[in-house]
Amino acid sequence: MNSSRVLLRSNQFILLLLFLLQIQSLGLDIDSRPTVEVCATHAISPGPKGDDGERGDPGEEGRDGKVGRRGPKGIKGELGDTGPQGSIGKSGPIGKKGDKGEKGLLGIPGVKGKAGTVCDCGRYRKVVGQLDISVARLKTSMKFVKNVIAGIRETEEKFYYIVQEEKSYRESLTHCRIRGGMLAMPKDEAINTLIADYVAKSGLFRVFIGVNDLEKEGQYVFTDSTPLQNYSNWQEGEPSDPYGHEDCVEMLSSGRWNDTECHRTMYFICEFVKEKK
Ligand SMILES: *[C@@H]1O[C@H](CO)[C@@H](O)[C@H](O)[C@H]1NC(C)=O
Ligand SMILES: *[C@@H]1O[C@H](CO)[C@@H](O)[C@H](O)[C@H]1NC(C)=O
Ligand SMILES: [Ca+2]
Ligand SMILES: [Ca+2]
Repeated sequence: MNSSRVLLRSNQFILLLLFLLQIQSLGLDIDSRPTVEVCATHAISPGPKGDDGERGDPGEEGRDGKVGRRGPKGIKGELGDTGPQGSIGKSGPIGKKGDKGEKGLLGIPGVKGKAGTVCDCGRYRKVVGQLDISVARLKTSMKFVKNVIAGIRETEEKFYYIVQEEKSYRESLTHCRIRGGMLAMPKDEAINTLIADYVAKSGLFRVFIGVNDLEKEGQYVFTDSTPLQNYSNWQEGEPSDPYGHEDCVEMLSSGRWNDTECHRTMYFICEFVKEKK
């Protein structure tokens, strides 16, 4: 019923619309005065207000609004996760020299060395050192022995040795005796020649020999108390003993004898009897 009424009104509206169009085709403007004058005779009074139209479709989405004001500061967020490890940094400058460390432990002993070729000298060094001490201790004896080896003379029965130390006659006697000998006694020409040659070859002028007249003035004897019975070799004019003080005898490099004072000091010659084999 309602739809038919709507349709009817629609038809009436169309008829009105056609009518208005006809007027326009006659060259007359609706709004123009003449039209009003024309329509004055045909005046149509407006109808009642129509019903409300149907609700239209939703419009298109509107444009974005203006940016609003800055909001208040938010609450502090939670602590984030630990980040990945960074790359190694640059090397720093060289530091100062550190303190000296403590001495390390002893190393492993080395391999035993090769055997020596010519002389294992290190082995004998200690022994040689000890020998040096012994040599120093026996210096006096060694000197004597060396001198003996360097300048000794000998016969079938005896050794002769000139001691190159200046001694008095009595000191010379003692010196020879403590070494197991006696002041040399040239009891024949052969021995006298041997001693004389020894003195001369040693570059000496005189040595004490074992002859004296200490016991009794003018009666010369050898130090073993045997008298000068078969042999003597006095220098021309000797023994003189001008003041009675020359009781000891020296042999000159010529082999001649001369009585002289016993307290004088000079080199002397000892004799040592060879041991019988
Ligand atoms: C002196 O010589 C003789 C004969 O050669 C000898 O018999 C005598 O024992 C010798 N005297 C001394 C003290 O040597
Ligand atoms: C012999 O001895 C005496 C006293 O020492 C001395 O004056 C004299 O020059 C010596 N004779 C010789 C040849 O050396
Ligand atoms: Ca005398
Ligand atoms: Ca004299």
